[in-house]
Amino acid sequence: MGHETSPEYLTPSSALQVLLVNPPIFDFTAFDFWLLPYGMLRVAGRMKHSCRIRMFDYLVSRKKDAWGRGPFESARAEKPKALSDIPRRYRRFGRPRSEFREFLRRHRFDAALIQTMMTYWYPGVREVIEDLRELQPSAKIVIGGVYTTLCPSHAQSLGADLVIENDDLAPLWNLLSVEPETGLPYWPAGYTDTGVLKLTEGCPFRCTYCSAPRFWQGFSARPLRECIDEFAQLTASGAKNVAFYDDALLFKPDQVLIPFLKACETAGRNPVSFHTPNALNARFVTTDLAELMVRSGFSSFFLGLESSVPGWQRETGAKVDNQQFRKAVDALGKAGASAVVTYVIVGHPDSEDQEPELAMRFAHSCGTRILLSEYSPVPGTPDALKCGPWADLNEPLSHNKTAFAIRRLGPDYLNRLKDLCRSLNAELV
Ligand code: B12
Ligand code: SF4
Repeated sequence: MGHETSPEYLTPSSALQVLLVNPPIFDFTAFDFWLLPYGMLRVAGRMKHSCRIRMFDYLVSRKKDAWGRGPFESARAEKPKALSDIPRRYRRFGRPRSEFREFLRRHRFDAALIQTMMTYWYPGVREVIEDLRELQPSAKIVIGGVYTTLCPSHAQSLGADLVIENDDLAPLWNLLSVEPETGLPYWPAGYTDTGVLKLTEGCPFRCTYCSAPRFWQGFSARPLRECIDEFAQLTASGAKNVAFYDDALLFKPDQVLIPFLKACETAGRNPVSFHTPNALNARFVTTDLAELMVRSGFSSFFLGLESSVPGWQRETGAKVDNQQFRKAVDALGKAGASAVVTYVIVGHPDSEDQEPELAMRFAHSCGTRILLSEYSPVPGTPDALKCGPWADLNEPLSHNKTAFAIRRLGPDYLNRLKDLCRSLNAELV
């Protein structure tokens, strides 16, 4: 698959030359779990009519499984001081730096947009900015995404010309003198056979550990026509797997998911497998919805449980209770879903009350596989305020999920939980 792309949208040579960069990741672990720079691709879609766009994606997994996931190439990296106590190897994931530097020597750009994701992945963003400053000194550098929204002051320190917070893109259009259009995302030809879609923005719940309420005031559905057009764009470019990035995909199904799936069915556009890595809220899974989803090509179902302790569930936002969860799993089973996976948080600041082991046993008793989700503090959320003993919130490296879970639980207990997870999952095979 191509990862350094030729401009698909050619405009006169006087057009603005724009580079999109998906940076390398510095972390203890990283895996291509349908990881794509969807935010940046959407922004680029709104300017492609007046720019000449190229993309350099550091994160290309070469050996993908049938669902489009796979490992990234990686190399040992020096552990930063803020993580020196963590007994794990630190790595740099993504293509070698020399390839990007060579690429920058061959092309000239007026502007570079850089995708940011996890707050603690900022060293990769910093590396890209350093190379751009040295080899493209006149290019305007713009960073946007999750890290810049959650840690705007820290992001200012990396040396970009513009830091975009949330989806306020007006400063970007001003800086580049671009008149934005409402266009489909920029998916370069031959870039990937895995796509991403989002039918909604935000979530009606306000879970105390989650960033959704920080990003969006409430819940809204994107225009159905736009979503159908985006899906058609993905299938036309050969996407075989499509991951939903929605926070609340199943909310108001009569207005959002059901009309979307029915429209795809009617148009006969359904050669893809759908995936839900960002977790579905089990409370909204009914028998009818489960049947429609399975029939429409949903191949994996990731459900967010986090804890099975009723008090903890209530106090953190009451997104789902055990009865709703079990009912959802039963409905999915009856509908013929084979891959149902439950997320359980580990390393949460209130771990004693949350009791991860109980949650794992409950999810197992319902017949699902378990995926542990190591807690990462999200600045500005109620639970982040409890993280003081284990993280310096002003240093995003200490939001690292591996580091936080180890500091919170200790490596031995964390390993015991991981062993338990493996043995419970093995019983289901
Ligand atoms: C989808 C998603 C995922 C996907 C992958 C996404 C990816 N590409 O990496 C999956 C499900 C795999 C995933 C996994 C994880 N995730 Co996640 N994920 C998200 C989620 C829901 C959406 C991010 C996203 O891509 N949105 C899509 C775009 C379209 O939306 P947008 O960002 O709003 O875009 C607009 C603007 O922000 C702006 N914009 C966006 N990008 C850019 C770029 C530029 C250049 C510009 C100018 C503008 C711009 O314009 C856009 C259009 O209007 C966020 C929470 C959230 N609601 O944002 C959590 C979130 C980022 N994830 C989080 C975490 C912790 C994880 C995990 C570590 C969980 C775990 N314990 O295992 C894993 C890590 C995976 C790994 N490989 O290591 C945390 C991060 C916490 C932190 N401290 O940084 C978040 C915030 C969720 C939370 N806990 O509340 N995640
Ligand atoms: S229901 Fe899910 S997306 Fe919504 S606030 Fe809770 S954890 Fe976040």
